[in-house]
Amino acid sequence: MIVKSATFVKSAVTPAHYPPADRPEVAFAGRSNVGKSSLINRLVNRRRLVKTSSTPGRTQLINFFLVNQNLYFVDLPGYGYAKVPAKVQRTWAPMVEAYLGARPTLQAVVVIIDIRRLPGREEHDLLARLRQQHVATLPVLSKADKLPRMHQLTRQRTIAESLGLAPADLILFSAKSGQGRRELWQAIERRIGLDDAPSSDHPRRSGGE
Ligand SMILES: Nc1nc2c(ncn2[C@@H]2O[C@H](COP(=O)(O)OP(=O)(O)OP(=O)(O)O)[C@@H](O)[C@H]2O)c(=O)[nH]1
Ligand SMILES: [Mg+2]
Repeated sequence: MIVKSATFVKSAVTPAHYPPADRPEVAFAGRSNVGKSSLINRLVNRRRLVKTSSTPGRTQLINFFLVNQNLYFVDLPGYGYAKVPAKVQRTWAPMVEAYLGARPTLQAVVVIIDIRRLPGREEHDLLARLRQQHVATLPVLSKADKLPRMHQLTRQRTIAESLGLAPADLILFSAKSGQGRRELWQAIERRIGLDDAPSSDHPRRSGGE
């Protein structure tokens, strides 16, 4: 995918605030601090389109981005970070549940798991929830640059086993080095059946939580 434009559209809490469901949409979900926002920035090759932070719990709203005028990327708030105030944590599940139920145009959810962690209950629950709803999932192992290549492959096998998937189903990704970017784009394009988008030169805008 050649990314010609990527712009922040809006932040939302409830479906009433979402942009119209008029384009294919891909959402990004995962534990707090797993690298969701950094992954989106790397995919669109904009360093600061989405705000990232070393403090977990940075993204607390549902943020919509428009890519090449023909595809929405949706950065979902992260789950499972204990230090996020309880009130915020309690809103996560309903917010994401409502989102998943409200987007007929949702084509795939990129489920991001830190390569150094074993998937926990949240990951299993999320994957089961998406499967039940017949939403395609694209599992990605983030922060691959933290491990040497041999160790990456071992982790890929171990995590795949814990999820009941084949190792090749898990894309090794690094927002830092760009590893896996092309592979993830190809997987997204296969899901949404998009070819390279027509050119458009809209100005970039930073945004989101
Ligand atoms: N080494 C390395 N660090 C990464 C990578 N991706 C993200 N990080 C770092 O991990 C931290 C969290 O990244 P974010 O992209 O903000 O994570 P997030 O999942 O959006 O976090 P929340 O919005 O808080 O849920 C930041 O300090 C990033 O620089 C990666 O591929 N490699
Ligand atoms: Mg984020």
